[in-house]
Amino acid sequence: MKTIIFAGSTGSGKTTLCQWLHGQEIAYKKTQAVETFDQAIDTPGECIENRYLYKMLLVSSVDADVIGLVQDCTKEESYFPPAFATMFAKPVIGIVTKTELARTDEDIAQARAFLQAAGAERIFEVSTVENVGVDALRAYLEE
Ligand SMILES: Nc1nc2c(ncn2[C@@H]2O[C@H](COP(=O)(O)OP(=O)(O)OP(=O)(O)O)[C@@H](O)[C@H]2O)c(=O)[nH]1
Ligand SMILES: [Mg+2]
Repeated sequence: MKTIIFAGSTGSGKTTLCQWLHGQEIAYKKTQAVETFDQAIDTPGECIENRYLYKMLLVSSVDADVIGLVQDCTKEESYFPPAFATMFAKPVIGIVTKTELARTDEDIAQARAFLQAAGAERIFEVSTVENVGVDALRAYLEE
């Protein structure tokens, strides 16, 4: 199974994805530092919200096989700069989260566009809360 490092803004759903991947109870807790799970590395949203913390992401990504850029589809903005994926010499995928909260298909299309511009090579759409789309992500990680 691939180890994935999640990067994305505060509240985008990275920790929830880690908990789901590891069969843990979903419990909200603000991530304050980089946290290592068996198959995942969780990072605080601040790593992507402050450019000077990109280095923390880069260093932490050394232990991962793939980078997962996490974009909340209910947010109208994205912190991922264009071609952000080129910073990592590893595969980069995109994960659109909270899809059950999308008001229109346009919300999802916008989130996908942010991730595409960032350079994600594959994009998954998930709702961790409603258990939709997450199996495709798991299957990819198990490939
Ligand atoms: N409705 C809905 N809420 C979700 C989903 N995934 C996560 N959440 C909620 O979004 C909130 C933030 O989720 P986290 O996983 O803690 O976010 P994070 O990306 O780890 O945030 P930081 O640790 O602050 O960087 C929590 O209250 C979650 O329950 C989802 O698919 N649908
Ligand atoms: Mg977190």
